[in-house]
Amino acid sequence: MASSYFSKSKALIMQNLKSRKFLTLGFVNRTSSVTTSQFPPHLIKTISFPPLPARNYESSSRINSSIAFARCFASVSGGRGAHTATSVSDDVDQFCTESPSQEVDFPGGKVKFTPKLTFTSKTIEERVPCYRVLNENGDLIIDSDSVEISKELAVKMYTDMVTLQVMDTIFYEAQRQGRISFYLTAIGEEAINIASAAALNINDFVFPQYREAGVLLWRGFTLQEFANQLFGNKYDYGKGRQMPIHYGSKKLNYITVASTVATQVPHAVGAAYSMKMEKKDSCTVTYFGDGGSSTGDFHAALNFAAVMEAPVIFFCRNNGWAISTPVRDQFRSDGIVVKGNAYGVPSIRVDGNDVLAVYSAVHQARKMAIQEQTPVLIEALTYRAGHHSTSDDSTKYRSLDEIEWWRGDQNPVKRFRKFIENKGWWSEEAESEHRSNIRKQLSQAIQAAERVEKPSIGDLFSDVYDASPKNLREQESFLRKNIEKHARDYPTDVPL
Ligand SMILES: Cc1ncc(C[n+]2csc(CCOP(=O)(O)OP(=O)(O)O)c2C)c(N)n1
Ligand SMILES: [Mg+2]
Repeated sequence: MASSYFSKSKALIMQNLKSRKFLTLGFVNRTSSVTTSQFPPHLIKTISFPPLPARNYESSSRINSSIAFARCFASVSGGRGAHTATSVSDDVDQFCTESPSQEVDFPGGKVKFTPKLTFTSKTIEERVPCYRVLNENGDLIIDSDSVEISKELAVKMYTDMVTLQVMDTIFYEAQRQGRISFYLTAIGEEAINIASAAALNINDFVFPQYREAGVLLWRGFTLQEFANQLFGNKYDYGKGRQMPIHYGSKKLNYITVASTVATQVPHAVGAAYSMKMEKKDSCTVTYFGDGGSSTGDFHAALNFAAVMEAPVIFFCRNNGWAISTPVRDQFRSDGIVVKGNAYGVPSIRVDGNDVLAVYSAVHQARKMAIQEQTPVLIEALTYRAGHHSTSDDSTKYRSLDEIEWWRGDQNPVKRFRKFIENKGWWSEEAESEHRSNIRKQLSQAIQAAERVEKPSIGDLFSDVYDASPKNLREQESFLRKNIEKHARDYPTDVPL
């Protein structure tokens, strides 16, 4: 009798734990129910994306203690919920006589009572599924929900992905040759960059991290403008005051990249809130990595956006690594998507290496953000297929096999090429023509950027204060004297 009681209760508790898969399909609603009309995922096989939380289900000893307490509270269930009653109804509960009310309207909403002393599980049984439209062969997954795209859009997205790839390869080499001081690629994340940008409107303000140069490329930043920034010449909009890859463009509504991880996330919320107040037909989008989601700024931003109902898209590129720190050393939740849900933000997990999934998710998220005046969170699963930056050697902390696997069939550019080739929209000739054309343009852009003189010394001290304060004027004069005195120690291409 005791053992059958125990197994019955254990089964019920496990069932209870399982039923806590509160996220299943589509964008997760802010009330924890599921919006079934949106994006059912179509996973055809299991891919081990980097973030795999430890599967520590409740130990049997914890279950035992839950049961012991549950017995004491058994009769107070008042017959609510069949399983509570059946699991403990045979027991003697002489101390438990009063029935609690079914629920109370606490500040923040009604809450139901339970006589079960059960903590929420620290792990989940099933991870939130990942929305995907194209399989590895570039074939559309049957019945997938996706926004239809034209041939022109598909080809433009593909060619920009290739341009980004070629640009990354050549600028990376330029750094290795000592021509620029630093570089960082988006290799492996081309679909995230280009397809998300394609689904936005130019009036949507972008608050980037640093691995989204493709968004700027899509918006029309030229290869020459990229080169000018990387070489820090006088045409660089930041006047050489930022490290390479810290691009920004006022004209293209692309806020300048900040090195401090995730500081852009609350900024995007503030800007979105201002758009809301001005009743603009636009939203903001902020990109950040899994590492960015491990900062306090991310959490503050999410909560603020949820409460203020700001039209902002939080786009998390979960690429498995924050430099050498893998996601398992950053968090034990099921990635980032569940954090959106915890803050009451509709959220979705997408295959970041699938152009059509990224495009459709951002397209839908933008619509929701503007029409419903709500923040939306997208977690794109991907892999940082390059080193973190030119200052990093990732083979010191991860295997070559792992990198190669992600550069293979999972590669977003290869996958989308198969799709457009199967459609008859692309060919080998078009591919080599595009690649050689971009290489040529890049080589010209680099040579031109290298020849242009640097911004003047005076630019180091301008643009922060309306009227330059005394200490800054003193520093400038000290620097100028020093350059005069030790001219040989200073570059000759910096005008005084
Ligand atoms: C506030 C802050 N902390 C630490 C750093 C050092 N840092 C630079 S990049 C980076 C990793 C960020 O990883 P992630 O957000 O996942 O982006 P990814 O590089 O993977 O695209 C860290 C820790 C920083 N720049 N700013
Ligand atoms: Mg990362």
